[in-house]
Amino acid sequence: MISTKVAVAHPNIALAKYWGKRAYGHNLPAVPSLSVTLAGMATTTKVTFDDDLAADELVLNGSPASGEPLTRVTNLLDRVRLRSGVRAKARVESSNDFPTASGLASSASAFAALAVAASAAAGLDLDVAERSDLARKTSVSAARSLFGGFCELRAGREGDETLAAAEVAPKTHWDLAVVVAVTREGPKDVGSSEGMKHTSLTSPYFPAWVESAPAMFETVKRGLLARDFSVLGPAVEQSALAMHAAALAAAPATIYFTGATLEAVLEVRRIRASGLDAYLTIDAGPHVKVVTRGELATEVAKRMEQVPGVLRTIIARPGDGARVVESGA
Ligand code: 2P0
Repeated sequence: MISTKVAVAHPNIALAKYWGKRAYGHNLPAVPSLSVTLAGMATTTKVTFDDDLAADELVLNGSPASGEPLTRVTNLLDRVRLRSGVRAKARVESSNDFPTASGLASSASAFAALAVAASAAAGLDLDVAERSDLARKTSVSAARSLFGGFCELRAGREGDETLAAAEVAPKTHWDLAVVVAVTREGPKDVGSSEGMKHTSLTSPYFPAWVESAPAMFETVKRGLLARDFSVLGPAVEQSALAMHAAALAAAPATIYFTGATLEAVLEVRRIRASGLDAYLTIDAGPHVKVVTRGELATEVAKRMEQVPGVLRTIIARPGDGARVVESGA
């Protein structure tokens, strides 16, 4: 048996952050999150189930990959095999059209594309929630890249067997832009999974984060639905900085900021003081992402590029969910 499918998925940025998992397993997030899926950058993944393969194979951006990335891919493929009855091993070829060190999470788009391509190649007719759940079981943020526009993922509850993201608003809901101020081209940071695990195990502020994150999430959602920057923006910033505060209080501290990060944070405040709607968010890396109105994106990018330590900017807008793009043999 040989069966091939190709899927495309885009990265997403959380406006209300996920950080930390439930203690009772199943890769369930400890807090609700809300994200925007971004156009303009994509992961394309081809999955081929082939009876002649002795083991799953992974090719990432043209190079064979093994170790942890392959283990996570096999983990998702095993779920697909279990559900579909397909027994063949698979070759997975995945590439990003954006640099991995661009500050945009590649694991979200990677596992969203893999969930879509693998389930389709195995002949499973899954709906978007089932695909989101499949992606979430391997990487929580990937559950959100199944949806275009704006979507939410609630916190896990004890006994949850499945958990999928859901659309909050389509991409046409609001002309927002995310300006990514890239502050470093490498090396790799402490990975998200590792950083959040360390935070949850050692930070005295982790319980406070888990307790306070739902209210920030609700405010972000309310601001988004009302298209009200004065509600959305401060909650976006508080969600990101509270997440980092929890990480900073871990023992030893998990620090994603550099000097350039803080210079960029100050510039966002100056931009706002000059009367423009611009609010920051920061993920598990030193880059600063500025959430602003679409029509202000070029001006905001120009100002962020002047900040010492900011190397370049990327302007991203709301995009589409993960999908099959063409079928193979
Ligand atoms: C988010 N991040 O909500 C948060 C904010 C990074 C900072 O989700 O262990 O790659 O695979 O579930 O999804 C990145 O963490 O971690 C992330 P796993 P994931 O976007």
